[in-house]
Amino acid sequence: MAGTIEGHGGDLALAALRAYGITEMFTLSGGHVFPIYDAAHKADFPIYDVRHEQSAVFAAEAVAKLQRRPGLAVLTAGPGVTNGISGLTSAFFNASPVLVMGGRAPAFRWGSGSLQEIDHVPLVAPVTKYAATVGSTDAIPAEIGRALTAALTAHRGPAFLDLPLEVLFSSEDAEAPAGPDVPVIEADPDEVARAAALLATAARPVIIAGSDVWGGGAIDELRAAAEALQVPVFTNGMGRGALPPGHPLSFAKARRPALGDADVVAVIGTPLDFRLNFGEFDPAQVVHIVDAPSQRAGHVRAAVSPAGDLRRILAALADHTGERTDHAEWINGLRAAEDAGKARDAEAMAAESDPIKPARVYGELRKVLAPDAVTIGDGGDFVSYAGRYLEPARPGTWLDPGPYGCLGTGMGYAMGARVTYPDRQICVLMGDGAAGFSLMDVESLVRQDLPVVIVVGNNGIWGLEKHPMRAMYGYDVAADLQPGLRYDDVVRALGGAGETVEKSADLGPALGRAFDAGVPYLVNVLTDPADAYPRSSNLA
Ligand SMILES: Cc1ncc(C[n+]2csc(CCOP(=O)(O)OP(=O)(O)O)c2C)c(N)n1
Ligand SMILES: [Mg+2]
Repeated sequence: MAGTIEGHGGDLALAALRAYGITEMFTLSGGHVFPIYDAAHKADFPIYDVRHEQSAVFAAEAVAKLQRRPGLAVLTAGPGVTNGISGLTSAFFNASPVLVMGGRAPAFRWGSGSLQEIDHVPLVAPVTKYAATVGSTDAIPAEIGRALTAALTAHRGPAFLDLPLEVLFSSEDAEAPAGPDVPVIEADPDEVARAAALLATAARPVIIAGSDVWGGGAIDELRAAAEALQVPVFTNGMGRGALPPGHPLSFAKARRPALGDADVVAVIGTPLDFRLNFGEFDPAQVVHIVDAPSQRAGHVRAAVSPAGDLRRILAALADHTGERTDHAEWINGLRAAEDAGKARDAEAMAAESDPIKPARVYGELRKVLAPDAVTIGDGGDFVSYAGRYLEPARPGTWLDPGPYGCLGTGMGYAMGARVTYPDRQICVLMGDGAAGFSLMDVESLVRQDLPVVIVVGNNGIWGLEKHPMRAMYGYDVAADLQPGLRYDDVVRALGGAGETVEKSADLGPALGRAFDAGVPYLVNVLTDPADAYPRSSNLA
């Protein structure tokens, strides 16, 4: 503990939040949380406000994902908190250390029917690592410490606290928390050694690295392990860009032959979920390396599953000294498949079609994106194409919604990314359907001088639902949107700028204008509604 602090509940909260490295809040106003604003205002602590609470939580999540430290959303009691639940759930699936602080109707008259009176804790408990009501003003700093320690301890995730009105508005002295003291989980060294030996002696090993490798600060160790054991690396989620695209062990396109022919597949820092065929890599043996025992897959019999600090586990893999098999031939074969896949992609990305194919949008975007640009995907098919055609050059630059698959992250993630990186390109790739969830928050971006580029793949449909429904039933319902809608005019009305593009030759100049604009700028690209992303499964 670092001495005594005094003030109202908001002052006590702010002191604790700062001790944990939090440097801004995302919020939408409500009287229940005024003391937190008062503390921030007096301390010149940045307050970013939004037009829907989901954007506040998504913005906090973007900060947490990009900076690997807690992100904060402050939501008013009742509907403020319930509007934030999809954001909390996304953070739970993504292991993002988000803290949501909610207002709460007064405790002293609980049950009498106060405005916005509801017990939030049971609503959010299943999607948080820690959820509690703060019982007294002097307990605020210690409760924030507990919540943030839970959020930061692997397997990371969101935490929730609500503060009854009188707890937040009263003044007290309290002990200031010293800041994070996050326990480190040590994996079983025998299991780590077995994992290393399996990879080293396999004939055709593959690594798939995901978000927890980034979140656990283990990117360098991943690279060292892959290089030491000479294993090709594929990535997903925040793991994308872990190895730079030109690295001899970095692969993306050769996934099918790699997983089809591998004899050992090591999945590191990501669950064996639908994105990885539920971990079914028969006949390959599966090594599942996770950051906490809770993350071991219950539905897959792994050959070995070390659980603990990923940085230490991967450093130990890199130091493996036992017997090894030469993987050069395996790597060369995959490189040929990778190059062939890249050539196919390059052709698609250059397509001179009318109407525009989504692939071409990414072909043009790749020419203007800087290596440190942050790209954000919010949509259906249009974002599946982004995942396929954009190659993040650096880790921690690609934000997708993660396995919860929640549409509507776009403007919130953009706000968190812009606040994190005032000088980088921030580019949101949105389906026209997805745009409906958060486009009003362009107003928040304009008003708070947070320019970003939004590229809408406007096919006039909920494409990822319309095409599968037609394939299953021969017809579709509830899958159409207005064709050619001027989403750029919406942004212009909100104080930003933009334009509509109908010809592929006009894409490049439009994107150039967008990145130079200095205000939120929407490039509304009319894309081919007949184009469907090729999928092995038709269910989204
Ligand atoms: C909050 C939420 N509602 C509904 C869905 C189901 N869903 C997944 S993709 C999709 C279609 C997205 O359409 P659009 O953003 O226009 O992208 P497109 O597929 O047309 O490129 C829908 C409705 C979801 N994932 N999340
Ligand atoms: Mg669409």
